[in-house]
Amino acid sequence: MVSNGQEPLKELHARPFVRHFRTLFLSDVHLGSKSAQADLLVDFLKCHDAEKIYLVGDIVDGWRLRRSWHWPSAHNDVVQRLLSKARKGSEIIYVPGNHDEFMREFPGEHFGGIEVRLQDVHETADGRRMLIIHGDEFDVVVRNARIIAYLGDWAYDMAIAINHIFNRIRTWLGFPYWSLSSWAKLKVKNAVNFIGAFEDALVSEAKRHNCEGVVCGHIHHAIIGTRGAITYVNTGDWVESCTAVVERHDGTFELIRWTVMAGTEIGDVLQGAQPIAAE
Ligand SMILES: [Mn+2]
Repeated sequence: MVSNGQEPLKELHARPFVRHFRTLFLSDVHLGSKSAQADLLVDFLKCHDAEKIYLVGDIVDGWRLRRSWHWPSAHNDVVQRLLSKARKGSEIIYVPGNHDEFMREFPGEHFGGIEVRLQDVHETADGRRMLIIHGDEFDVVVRNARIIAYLGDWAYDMAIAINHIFNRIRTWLGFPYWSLSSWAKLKVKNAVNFIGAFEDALVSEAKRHNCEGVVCGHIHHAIIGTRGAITYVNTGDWVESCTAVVERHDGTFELIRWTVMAGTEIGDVLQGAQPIAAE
């Protein structure tokens, strides 16, 4: 069948085109909820590899699972893919969010080679210190951004403490987590202000940690940007936008959208790998 010394086409298709990166950042997968785009994420993970992988929160949706158990095989496949990457040598760090808050009880623990950290500082290849944090810690700060700016630093610290206590009490009473992003979506007019206030809060937090940047999730709004000297990276989500952020070997970031399966007519691997934003 092969006469020109080239590999048969079928085999080429069977072996996915894999891009290698220094670091891969994923968040807001919401496994356990019907809206999680697990098939696309499995496909993405087949085509992307990294030395280090950060799971930046809301990977599993504990709130949904508590209400009704929804765990199709594609959701298992995501977990298996990640565990297999850990076995093959990727360092995987799980920074929990509000929907997988149960993981916050296990800082420093390892699960199948995946380490839990409440937050982390990652150094890029070009020497930038990036704070890695989900971002829900700042919900109250964002909601009351104007008042807090007026009242100053102590109000900021207080708001973060209140945010924690407020959600602890809600958990204890069996209420779901109060969702800042859905609250903001209801108030469409304020959505832009809300995103800006969230970015401001995360950028200040990066400065407080003497970092040159921050990588977060939570608001399902993927972007790579700068605020003054601070790099702001939001990984987006795998519910609607199907986005991930990667750090290339030179330390620059790239935002990838993966909304079509590789190998399909429109979802050609190379097309799927086109970055939608980069530094
Ligand atoms: Mn969240």
